[in-house]
Amino acid sequence: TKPVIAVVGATGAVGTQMLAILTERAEAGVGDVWGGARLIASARSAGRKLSVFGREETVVALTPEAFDGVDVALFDVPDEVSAEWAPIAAARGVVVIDKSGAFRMDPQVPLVVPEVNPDTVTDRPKGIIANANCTTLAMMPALGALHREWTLTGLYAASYQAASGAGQAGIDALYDQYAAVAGNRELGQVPGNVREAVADDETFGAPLAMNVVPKAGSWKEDGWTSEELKVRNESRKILGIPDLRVSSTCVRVPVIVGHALAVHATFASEVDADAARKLLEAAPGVTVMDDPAAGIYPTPIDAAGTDPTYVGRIRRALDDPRSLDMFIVGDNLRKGAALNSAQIAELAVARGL
Ligand code: 11C
Repeated sequence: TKPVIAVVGATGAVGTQMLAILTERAEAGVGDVWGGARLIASARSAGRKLSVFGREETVVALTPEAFDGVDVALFDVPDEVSAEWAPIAAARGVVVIDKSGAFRMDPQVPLVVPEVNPDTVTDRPKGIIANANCTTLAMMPALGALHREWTLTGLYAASYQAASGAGQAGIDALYDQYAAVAGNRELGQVPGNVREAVADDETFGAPLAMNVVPKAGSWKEDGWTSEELKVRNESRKILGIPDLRVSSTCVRVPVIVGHALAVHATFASEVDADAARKLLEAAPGVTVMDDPAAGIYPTPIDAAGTDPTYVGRIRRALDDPRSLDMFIVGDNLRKGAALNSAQIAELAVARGL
């Protein structure tokens, strides 16, 4: 019999994408490995009906018994919910694939990107596999391929992160902010006016409509944000380079879906832009969009709703033959979250769970 998959947090922004992706992949034959789905959410959402695998399923409340008969559970819930409930599910024999930050840096929990480190999926003494942060994930398929060829020694990036990184609340807030400024051609030129019109400093740390905000995540020591520390720690773990030099500045931009990164990557040997393009064209999960003269480069509105990581503007650094500059874009809710979880689950099944 085929294994049963549970989605914990089925009603959230990522959970909703998860149901769509599981269904799409089953219909397309790439992920047709599941015998059924169990939808789990908070008691508040229990009783709601959602569609998965072409059937209506009723959402059940998160309890230990909700995992009875489940083989694999995809968790898309806040860190503290995962920290409490992932071990409960794992203790009942469920393979847990957790999207939160609760277990990513635990040495006994693999942090899996199937295109980069698939073999780590079976090395999971706690029965838990972690899924990375969406900003880190956007870069990994491309950087993994370049690292295999030239050995990555430094990763320097600025991110351009969509509002949906902050979940459904982020999506709703940005649409509200757009509505508050729409049609007013004066606002952008007068200090304070956008703040007054938007009247929402809380969701993103400053108004996001007509703006960019150099803050994603929460403030940590020495002026870094949680998001910037995740980019560093998670990239090192996924690529298997514990001493990789990493610096990033993570910025929120007024985009609904699609995280982008301007990346400066440094390698142990000299690089070549044409060779990089060829490597990336052959890399699984990567699509090269790189013909700037013809107007071809990746943007979030083209990436949204699709699976690949897009790479463009690929060029060798003018002052360092060992460095490449490039622009990378991915759908933060798909490869950045739900798709990667689905791929990890399929990989676990392929490796015999
Ligand atoms: C954002 N990347 O764009 C964050 C959201 O560690 O999974 C996801 C946070 C995480 O706000």
